[in-house]
This record gives sequence, C-alpha cells and structure tokens, in this order.
Amino acid sequence: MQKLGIAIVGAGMIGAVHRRAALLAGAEVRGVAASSSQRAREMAQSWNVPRAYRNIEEVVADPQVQVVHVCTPNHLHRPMAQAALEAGKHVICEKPLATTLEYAQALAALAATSGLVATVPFVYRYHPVIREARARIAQGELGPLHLIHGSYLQDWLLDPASNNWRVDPVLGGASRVFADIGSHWCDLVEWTSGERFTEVSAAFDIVVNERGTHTGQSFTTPAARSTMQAVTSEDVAAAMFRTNVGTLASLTVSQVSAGRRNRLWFEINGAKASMAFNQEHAERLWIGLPDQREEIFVRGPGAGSAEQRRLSMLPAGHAQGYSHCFEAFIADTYRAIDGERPQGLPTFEDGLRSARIVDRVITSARTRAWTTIV
Ligand code: SOE
Repeated sequence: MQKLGIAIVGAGMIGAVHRRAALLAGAEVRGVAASSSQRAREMAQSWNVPRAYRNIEEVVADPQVQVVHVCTPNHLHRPMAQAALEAGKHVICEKPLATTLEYAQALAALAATSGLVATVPFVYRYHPVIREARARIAQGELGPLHLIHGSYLQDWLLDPASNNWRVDPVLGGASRVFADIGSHWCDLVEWTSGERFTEVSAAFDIVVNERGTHTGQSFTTPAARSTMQAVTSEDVAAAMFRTNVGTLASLTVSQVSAGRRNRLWFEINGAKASMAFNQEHAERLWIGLPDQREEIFVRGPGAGSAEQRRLSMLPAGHAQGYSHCFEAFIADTYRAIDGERPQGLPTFEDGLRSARIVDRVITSARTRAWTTIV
C-alpha cells in the first residue's frame, strides 16, 4: 500500500512531536515549512525530507501531500488550515483551532462540507486510563455526578525573563493560559464525564506584569534578560462551571506555579464512587469508594475496557506517556483517512466546542458575570 504523504507546517517543539508520530504511523514526511525559507531548509536537511516549502501555497500545491499538519503559532492556524482544506488536503491542526470563535466556526463548517478528515490534538484523551474512566462512568460506576474539580498547572512562564509567542495576544489570541491549557482540561473532562458545561463564571489574573522582550523557546532555559515589556494575557485563571445536568465544576489554570511542570489533574465525585487522574502519573486511575476503600486501576493490555486495552501499547509497568498519546492520536487520524471510525478522535467539531468555551470564559472574565456557553 502506498504511504500517506504528509507535510508539516511549523518546525518548533510540537512540529517535531508530529513528525515522530507521523513516521511511527507509517506516513512519509514529504516536506516542512517553517518561520522562514532558511529555517525550512535547515529543518528539511535535519529531518532528511525532500521539500523545504517557502509558504503554504507551495505546501498545498504538492500533489504528493495528502495531509497537512498545522503546527504554527495560533494566529496562523486559520489561514493554514483553510488553505489546506480548500486544496482538498486532510488536516491536523494544533489547538486552539483558531484565535476567535468566528474563525473556528468557519473552519469547522469548511471541514464538514469538504468530507475531509480534520482533527485537533486533544491528546490527553489517549491516555489508556482516561478511556477506562470514561467507560466506567458511562456504565454508571460513579452514579450521578455530584462535583467535578481540578487544575492544570505549569511553571514554564514563572520567570519574568521567560517569554514566548503565546504571551502576545496578536500571535496567541486574547486568552493565553485558558486557551492553551484550560482548553485541554475542558475537553478532557467533558469527554470523560459525558457532561457538557453550559455556563461559566471565570476570572483572569496577570501576576508577572512585565516580561523580557526576547522571546525564548518553550520548555528550554529562559531567555537572557532583556528590556522588559508589559504583559497583557492572563498567567492564571479560575473558572466555575455548571453542566447540562446541573453538576458544579471548578478549574484552576496557571503557567506560573513553581514545581508544576505539566500537571493536568481532575477528580470526579459521584453518588457511589470518585475517580481522579493526574497527567504526570498517567499510568494510574484512582477510584475512591465509601467504607474506607479505594482502588488503583493500573494501565495495561490485560484488563479493563476495550479502548483502554487497545491503547495500552506496552505491558503494565512499562511506562507509557505523552508521546504515546500523540502517536495514538496521529495513527487514529490516519485510520480515519483510511475510512475507519476510531473512537474518541477529536475533530474540528471538538476544536470548535473548545473555542466556544474559551470565548465564553473570556466574556465572563471581562464582564464578571455568569455566562451561558451553549
Ligand atoms: C504549553 O503550555 C503546552 O505545550 C501546550 O501548548 C500543550 O497543548 C500542552 O499539551 C503542554 O503544554
């Protein structure tokens, strides 16, 4: 069978993650586009791929490319994904799908009418124990839900010398921490619990008021100190939600919490039992029970729901993590292109759902009022 030809647009940290996952899923990387032609040439050489595209027009004109992976800063998602869909290419577009709700709506509509596969990497859905939690909740193991709570905390922007394109609303969008990582939490919790947030009351705060002008790479050592400039996007946010069946939920997000590298955590309390998940210890699902009982479900191919077993690529005790989630997501996207319907594949519809929540969260934070989401 002929290999799927793909192009990667954007050669930063996440572009490299896409490339690795695409190779493991059996695709052929035809070429790369980057922030400049020079950088594209360097990356094409380093990745040993035939084409260094100068722009999106060259990418979509390449007949060998069937899938475009959009891994650019957020403000470029819409034009890049739109160009790819209009040229008849399948698209995997990084989150947030777009920097405004209107753009996300336009992309989701275009994807729906095109008949092409268009997905967004809400990859935490691919932790096997998340599949287990979703299956157990759907079977009623928790009973009616009483409360949902959690946080998504990082610390890579704690140092005022750290900066990044995400901090600039022109490149990242009006919301930073909520759109970047609160979006993951909301997607994951809605998908796992089966309930949808229908209203929100949110507040944002900027706690590092000035940052160095020199933009550093995320997750590397902070940039050297330079002239300072005012920060206008939120470092921390708190949100309360109500779901469609009235369950109360609360979320705290931050990119300035020392010692928390990528800690997405949630707990769901039901009438019969509770469940908790921590992304930094993603091999285990905690199940809390009445009468001084608790259980730990350990990831592995030997037990649990069908989806948990499907995504357990390694035996129990042989740690799987973020990279495996990404690989499974990309492999499922390619399966969908092949005509299969993998469960839980996050599409542009999910990207749009996320954009709607982010939009309502921003409105609530600005107006200091409970705001309807649906
Ligand atoms: C940076 O905050 C980031 O890379 C996000 O952009 C990703 O979506 C998240 O998975 C990890 O952190």
